[in-house]
Amino acid sequence: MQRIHVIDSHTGGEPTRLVMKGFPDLGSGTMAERRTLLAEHHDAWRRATVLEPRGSDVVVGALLCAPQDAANTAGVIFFNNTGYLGMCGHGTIGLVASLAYLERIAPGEHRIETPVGLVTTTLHDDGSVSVRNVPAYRLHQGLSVDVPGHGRVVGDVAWGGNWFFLVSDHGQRVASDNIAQLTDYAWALRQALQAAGVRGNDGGVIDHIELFADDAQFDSRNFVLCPGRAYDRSPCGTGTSAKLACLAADGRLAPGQVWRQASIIGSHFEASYQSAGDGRILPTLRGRAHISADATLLIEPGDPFGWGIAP
Ligand code: PYC
Repeated sequence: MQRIHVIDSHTGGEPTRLVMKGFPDLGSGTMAERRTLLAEHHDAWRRATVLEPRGSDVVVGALLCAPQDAANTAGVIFFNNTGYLGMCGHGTIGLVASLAYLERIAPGEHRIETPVGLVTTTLHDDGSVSVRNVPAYRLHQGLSVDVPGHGRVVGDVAWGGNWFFLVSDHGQRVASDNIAQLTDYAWALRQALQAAGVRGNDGGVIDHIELFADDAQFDSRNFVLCPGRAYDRSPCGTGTSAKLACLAADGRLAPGQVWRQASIIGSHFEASYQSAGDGRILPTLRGRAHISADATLLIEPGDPFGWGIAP
């Protein structure tokens, strides 16, 4: 029997499954190197942890790693139903809340190594968590793409720890009773970007689509479609970072000014940024995670679906 110790949490409704123990040893390289090892040699562990029958399309996995630099609190590798992420804002909030639940950390600052760089988190006395993300920036402004069935769609391409296509002028109703339609639209948009060869400047796939609408209570409401066609229940930390990069580039948000980003289900993050020079910003988002399970996943020998139901 294989055993994987996990702590489950959700951040604004979006689940994070933190793997504490049970995955193969990935050595002591950078988080990017360990992510490559995991993806190329041990991907079955990702599938067993987040796919059905134990997980679902929505679950984001986070493998807790020993940091390379002992001055940092931890390292982490994020993954989902389809592969691996660069950074994950809601997942980092979940990770910090889970370490606090286990009494491994106290309120204060904790640096976390990720495959795309170091992030600095603060566990606040009220249990909320701030994440100062990796630098974010807008790569393309007003890029248009022809989307079959929907015509020309114009949006921005921005990096927030993952690649995003951000669209405000989409003609869609961004509401929680319209998720099937939003999913189909965003998926068509993602495929059109791929067909048109639009990529990040590191060659990365633009695999997150973010649609915006005005909100009565917050500065904006979003719908974020993740790489495996699940939508983010949280406002998406890396997506909010990408949004701030666009707002900063447009001169619509000043450094230090607070942006309150709501998700499609009404949860929200508070976010602000500092300038990092060269058109880049350092975004900080603040949110709250709640613990939902402290469990051991079991993989029984001979279980035909023990390593996950392949999509
Ligand atoms: O919060 O950055 C985030 C995120 C990425 C994918 C799902 N959530």
